[in-house]
Order: sequence, then structure tokens, then C-alpha cells
Amino acid sequence: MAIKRVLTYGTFDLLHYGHIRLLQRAAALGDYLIVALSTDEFNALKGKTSFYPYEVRKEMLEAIRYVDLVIPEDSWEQKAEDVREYHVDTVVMGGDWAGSDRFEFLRDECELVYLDRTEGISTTQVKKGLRIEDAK
Ligand code: C2G
Repeated sequence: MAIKRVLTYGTFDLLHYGHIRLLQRAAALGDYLIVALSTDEFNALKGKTSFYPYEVRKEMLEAIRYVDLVIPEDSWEQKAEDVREYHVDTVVMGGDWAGSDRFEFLRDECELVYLDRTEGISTTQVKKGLRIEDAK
């Protein structure tokens, strides 16, 4: 039986249980989970500044049992190529991306699944809750 490969994208800054629950459910959809992690440069394109740099965010994701491989996400345009290059069967994202042009075109390349977000937690809330000054 062929290995089912799943791919998801994100910044995963200040890793929290909302991220973990997304990764856990994404991993359950296949046998191998790849996370395309936004680089610091790509975050700048997204208008985001992460508290932790790419290398730290990558290290933390690699420590999660549900994650098999972390690759860099450095452009909006790489997704179709990622799906082909890594023989991905399913792309999974949280529901805040449901119906987005950034992902819907992938339906020609693979299965596309949106999972419910975990309510009550977000990186922004963590920052506010811990009174962390916005990363400069
Ligand atoms: N997430 C979730 N529940 C939360 C917070 C986040 O399910 N409470 C999910 C998001 O829906 C996303 C993943 O966790 O699927 C990573 O969240 P972010 O790091 O905020 O990802 P984002 O900045 O949306 O990056 O090209 C796409 C982008 O890279 C996606």
C-alpha cells in the first residue's frame, strides 16, 4: 500500500496547542507529514514578524512526533511544485484558509483538506497574554 504523504504550510511561531492539534490531525490523514515552514523573509512578505527565527521554529517543529520533514516556505508560488516534488497526496490547512485562492488551485494537483482551527489560542494572544513586546 503506497505511503500517503501530507503537506501543510505555516509560520508556527511561539508554538502552541492550536498548532499541535493541527499537526496531529494533519498527520492522521496519512503516513508522512511534511511542514513547509515560512522563512523569515517570506514572513516579511506576509507582513508578519515572528518572535522566533526560522531555525528555532524549524527545530521546534522537528521535535514534534507528528512531523516527518520540515522544508522552507519562501514564496506563495512554490506550492504546486512542492506537491509534485514531494509526491504529496493531501495538502491540509486550518479553516482560516478555506476557499482561499492561495490554496484552491491545488485541487488540480492533490486532495485539499481544511481542518477547523482550535478556538481560544493564537500566537497574537500568546504574545498579549505574556505581555511580549511585538518582535521588533
Ligand atoms: N492554526 C489552528 N488553530 C489555531 C492557530 C493556528 O488550527 N488556533 C493553524 C492554522 O490554520 C494554520 C497552522 O495552524 O493551518 C499554522 O498557523 P500559522 O503559523 O498562523 O500559519 P499562517 O501564518 O496562516 O501561514 O502559505 C500559507 C501560510 O504560510 C500559512
